[in-house]
Amino acid sequence: MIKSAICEMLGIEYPVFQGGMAWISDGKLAAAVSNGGGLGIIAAGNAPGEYVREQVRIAKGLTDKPIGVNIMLLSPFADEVAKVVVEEKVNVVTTGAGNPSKYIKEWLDAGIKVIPVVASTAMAKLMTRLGACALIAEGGESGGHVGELTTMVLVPQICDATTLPVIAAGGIGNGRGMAAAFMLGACGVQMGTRFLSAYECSIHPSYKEKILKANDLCTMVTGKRLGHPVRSLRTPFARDYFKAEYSDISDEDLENLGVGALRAAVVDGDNEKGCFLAGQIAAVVNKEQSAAEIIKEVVSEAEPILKAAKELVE
Ligand code: TUI
Repeated sequence: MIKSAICEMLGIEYPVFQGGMAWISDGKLAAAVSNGGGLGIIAAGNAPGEYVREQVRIAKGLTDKPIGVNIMLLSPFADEVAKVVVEEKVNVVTTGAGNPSKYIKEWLDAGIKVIPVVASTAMAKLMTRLGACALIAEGGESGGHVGELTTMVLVPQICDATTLPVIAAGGIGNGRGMAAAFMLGACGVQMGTRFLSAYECSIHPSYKEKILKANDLCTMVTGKRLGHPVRSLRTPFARDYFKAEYSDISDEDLENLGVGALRAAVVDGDNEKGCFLAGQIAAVVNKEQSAAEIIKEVVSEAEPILKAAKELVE
């Protein structure tokens, strides 16, 4: 049984978060993860506040366990989503892709536990000072918007920079990854890609199939030219976009190339036009399972590895 500070703090059974994946992490998936003993997180992505409200209500109709909402701070709707989480009394807010300082006091006053994704030690120190209850250190092995540093390098440095519990994310998809995260100083993990194969994850079947078939070299990073690097499967869209980045196309035209690509992947499973966000760990995702089975499997793989670690020391 793996228990850590984050379980007691949030009232969850296992120290496993499900990443807030834009267009993917809806109320149904989040509720399944929370019912499985982890923390289910609804992704606001670029959606309006009313979408988030609806998904929170769906989740609350399916579970009485804690639920989180991830706010993507580059979203034009971030301000309204920041209010919705207060009105709907969500238990936990995680943030990504920016600095959430201006919202933190209001969330804390509403009794919300605030857990920002940090991509640097400076941000970790700032968030600690402003009252975050834990931090997520997400390395660039993750799917979606990626920071500079790898999980291996980022997690221990964030742990040294804060007194708060740290959740490791990026490149974690099985018990080995979970055990390694604890060795780096984390007291929990967040997984996104692994949950793409959950029965309760409503992505297009061809997205799921791509994840199940993915190998170790199947992802690539695009978007560096516009300052928003994103990791996705190496599909025709990703290759074309990458080529366009290094052509003489204008920034505006490049930006337009990406419009609608997440929807095309998640909703339509469109191999040509879709941007299939996925982390480097996609290769270890080999079967469909329920969210609860995923959590139990990862935790039960990690336990003997962590127990055996003491045999390494005389
Ligand atoms: O946010 C993510 N992953 C995402 S967001 C997304 S949707 C998207 N849409 C348009 C453009 C880009 C993405 C898909 N995947 N992960 C959390 C994360 N946050 N990773 C890195 C960061 C981060 C980066 C900088 C957090 C804080 C930060 O601070 C910058 C600052 O202001 O100091």
